[in-house]
Amino acid sequence: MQDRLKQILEESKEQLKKASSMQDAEEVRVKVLGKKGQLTEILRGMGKLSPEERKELGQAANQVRADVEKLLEDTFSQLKEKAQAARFQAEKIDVTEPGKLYELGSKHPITITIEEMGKIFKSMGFTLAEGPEVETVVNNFDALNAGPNHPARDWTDTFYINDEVLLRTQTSSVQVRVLQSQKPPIRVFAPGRCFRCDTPDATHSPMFHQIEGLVVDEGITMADLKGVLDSFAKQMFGSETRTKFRPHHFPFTEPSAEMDVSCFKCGGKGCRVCKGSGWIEILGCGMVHPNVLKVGGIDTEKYTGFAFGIGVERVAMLKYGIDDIRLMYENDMRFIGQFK
Ligand code: 2NL
Repeated sequence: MQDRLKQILEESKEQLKKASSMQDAEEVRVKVLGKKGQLTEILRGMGKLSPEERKELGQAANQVRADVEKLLEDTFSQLKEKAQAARFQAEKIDVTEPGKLYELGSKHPITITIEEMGKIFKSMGFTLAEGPEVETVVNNFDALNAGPNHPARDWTDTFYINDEVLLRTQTSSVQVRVLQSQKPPIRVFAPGRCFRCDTPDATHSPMFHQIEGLVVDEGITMADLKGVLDSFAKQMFGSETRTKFRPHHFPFTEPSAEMDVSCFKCGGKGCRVCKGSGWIEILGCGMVHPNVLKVGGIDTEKYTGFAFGIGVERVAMLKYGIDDIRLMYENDMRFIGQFK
């Protein structure tokens, strides 16, 4: 029996020396100290021995158990240290290495242009107004004095969701909401995305951007309209810029006009940008039609107003010399990353 105990201890030593994982060590523990382990069997069989033999063997067996336990403990802690060292090695990072260079994005020319125009209108006391791109037919057309027979309402020109809902064709619907929710004095600008059924070409896109402005107060006249828009043109295109207003027609304004600015490229002499005329058409405007003011419950005897709409893409294209509107929606970084 004593020999068997020695053998168990030697074998345990041998196997634990070879153990390369916690699993290996655990197997040795089970084999020797487990419920059916070698040492357990020996202790269990001691009942048959005489008291003296039992005492002697018991002491020896307990000594072997203590030795094996100590061996196991050492092996486990060595393996744990080894595993930790391996993990540290694998996860080692060099904090002195240079960092990854993240490329900084740049603003889209449309964003830059909207921000620049918004800044000018803010400086003149306008506040930002926003509304949904999916609008009601009422807010987009009826409230803007574009009756049931107005040509823009045709389904071939407008993206309808159903009979009552559409993708807004201009940001005027935002100002309709303002007229209905605010009392004069009103001074807002509304930039945003608009949609019309157009086949894309160099100057048309079914999705485009507008900035519209609306002023309603007592005693507002065409002189206010001209003063604000002339000041805008000088801030946007340079202090030498002259403006000219040509009569036009819009259903939501009366009288209506289009504003041209003297060519910022040639100063009015005539060049490629202004197509030889010296003038560039920039926006549409007019005195808000009384029917539109009435939609907001505004007393048209007491209040008058003016409004205007500017195509953002057109201004951006002129400003940056972009000759095809489609370039702005293709997300080609070689193009998109050029604007500051
Ligand atoms: C254009 C013409 C225009 C307006 C938009 C407007 C809005 C309300 C009432 C009256 Cl709520 N008018 N907006 C007025 C005149 C012209 O846009 O050619 N835009 C690119």
